[in-house]
Amino acid sequence: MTDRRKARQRIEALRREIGQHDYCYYVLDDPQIPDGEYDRLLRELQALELEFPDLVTADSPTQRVGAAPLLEFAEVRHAVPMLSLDNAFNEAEVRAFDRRVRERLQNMAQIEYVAEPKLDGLAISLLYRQGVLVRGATRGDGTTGEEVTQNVRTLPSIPLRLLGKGYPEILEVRGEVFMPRSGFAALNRRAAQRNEKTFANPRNAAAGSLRQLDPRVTAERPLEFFCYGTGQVRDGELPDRHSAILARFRDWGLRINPEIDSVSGMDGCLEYYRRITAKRATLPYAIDGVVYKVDRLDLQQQLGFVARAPRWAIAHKFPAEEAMTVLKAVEFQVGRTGALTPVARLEPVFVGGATVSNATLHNMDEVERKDVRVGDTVIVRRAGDVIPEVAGVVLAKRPQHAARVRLPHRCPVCGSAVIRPEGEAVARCTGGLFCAAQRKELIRHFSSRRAMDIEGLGEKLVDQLVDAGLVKTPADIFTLTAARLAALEHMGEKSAQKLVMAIERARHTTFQRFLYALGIREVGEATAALLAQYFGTLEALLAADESVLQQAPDVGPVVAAAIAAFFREPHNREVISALREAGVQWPEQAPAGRTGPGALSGMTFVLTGTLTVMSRDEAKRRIQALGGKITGSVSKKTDYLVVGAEPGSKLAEAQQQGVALLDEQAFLKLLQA
Ligand code: I6G
Repeated sequence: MTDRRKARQRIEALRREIGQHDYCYYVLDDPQIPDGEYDRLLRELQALELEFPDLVTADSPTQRVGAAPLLEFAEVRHAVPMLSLDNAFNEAEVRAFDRRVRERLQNMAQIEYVAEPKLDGLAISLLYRQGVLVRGATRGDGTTGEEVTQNVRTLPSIPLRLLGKGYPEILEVRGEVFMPRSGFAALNRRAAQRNEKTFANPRNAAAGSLRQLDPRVTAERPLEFFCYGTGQVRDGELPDRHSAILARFRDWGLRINPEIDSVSGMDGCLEYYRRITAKRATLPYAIDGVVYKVDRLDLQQQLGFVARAPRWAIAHKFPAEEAMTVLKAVEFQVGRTGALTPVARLEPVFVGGATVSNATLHNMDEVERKDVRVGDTVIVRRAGDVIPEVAGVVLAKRPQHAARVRLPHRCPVCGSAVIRPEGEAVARCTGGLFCAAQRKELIRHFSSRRAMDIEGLGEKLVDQLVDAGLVKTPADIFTLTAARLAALEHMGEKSAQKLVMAIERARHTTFQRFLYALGIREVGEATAALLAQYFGTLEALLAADESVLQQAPDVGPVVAAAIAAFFREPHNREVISALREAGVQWPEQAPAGRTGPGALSGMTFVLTGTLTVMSRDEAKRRIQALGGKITGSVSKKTDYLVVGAEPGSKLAEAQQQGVALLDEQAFLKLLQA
């Protein structure tokens, strides 16, 4: 036998042996050899692979770390959305869940559930093709996550290759990456010694560690993994019960939480909850509740989903933890949409596993309802990964000079006027086009495809431009030069040229797009179109007060107040002037007043689902009568998708392409306007 053949055989034997020991150690929690012996096997494999580099494969246990750092994470679209779970915060809510489940299943007497601890980590998808790990991804928004393959490969409890046989060709495994308490404490201790930032809790530590561009950093973090479900499955069969799937996963070398149990009915669930509650403090990882899932997959399928959560599962959360501390000050944070949130600055206090020095007061209604004053002793509540909140005041401890909290008249970030519309809890900064807190969000919206349509000015670039101080308001976009853009990191000369051309094209727009692009609250695409039609020119719109605005179709008092407040703010008017001076222009049109024939001219509609008030033919006829166009499929040119009952696949296509949706009500309004 040649040396090479011998080496190949030995390499394969070593990989099998190491895989088996990983399985015993991580999955069965029953190591068969001392650590030193395991290291010896790994070193022997490394030495052979060094001698025969062409025999190295990606699923070799030597290949966990070593990939080069990334510049950014790629996006991953989940073939099956990664949903979240509905929460129940007490026994009554869990009983109501079980009742709903049984009612939907023809009043089935007792449901078999699988109960599992809910770890305080982050959800991960692992894709195995022919048993080899080919992709790891975060949940992201449930539809699109980040590709973190290089990082998940560094977790020793995630197999690079499945053991045994019988797994589907494509198997997506989902579960939780988490940091055990001991690892978390050690990591924070080391960070503190080096004067580095510490993590507030194990969840943040796990998320921060997995979202590292350099996999060598992830590899040094004590991360672990338990799987709890499946995503896409192709070319292969899985058992017909959740419990049996988990058992199969375990046979294939995937790690399952040993606390998982099958239980019967509500009594079984609640008994499990009590059992885990009693054990919680001794578990080696943080949990924030338990999850109950209907075991039979055929029943899961019958139950289906509502919004973004399955009807067949619920998270039974532990009660929030509370502590007392002193409120030192209240500051106002301005969010990306201009909402002002009162934030309590607290004497630091340990609650729910983390030190808390800031907590939300939600809004001024809440501040007033709870009568929170600076100097008060307050109760801080923290539940799992939710932002801590001030739950109430200990009135008996109120000092004499406790000061009332006042909403500022001016935005603490940009100095624009703050308004709190009648009857609304949320106060807002009116400096939309100018306020630094709203800058990134606004510029993203301004340049988006359905607004000014500046191709190439994506999310990351907006971040870069704003962070570098090159773009403060949308008007600054039109001052960018290819040379200035090319000086940015990750921006080549060609891309810079292309972007400058896209900006040039965007100078020629329509009044309706421009209005929509301004990001005025309450002014979506449909309202922008109606305003453009009605007023015809920007000057006429700027001159309109609230009562004139309300004469426009579809503009009620709330919308009129939002538009008036926006244009009243001098900062916004300055930015609009700067945009006009920069050459942003559109074909002038005569004000239509009340719309008539031609009101929908230039607009393209697609219909999906069943309309209840009129037939499809009637809808088509009316759109065409107003000058609009109907097409059969969603494309870049579609302005609106009209969505009736039980819509088809066009809905998903439209959502994917960012096409504006009109439900039947909104569609009728548009026709009537
Ligand atoms: O976020 C989750 C945590 C734990 C889950 C979950 C889970 O099971 C133990 N299960 C499902 C089905 C989902 N999220 C969507």
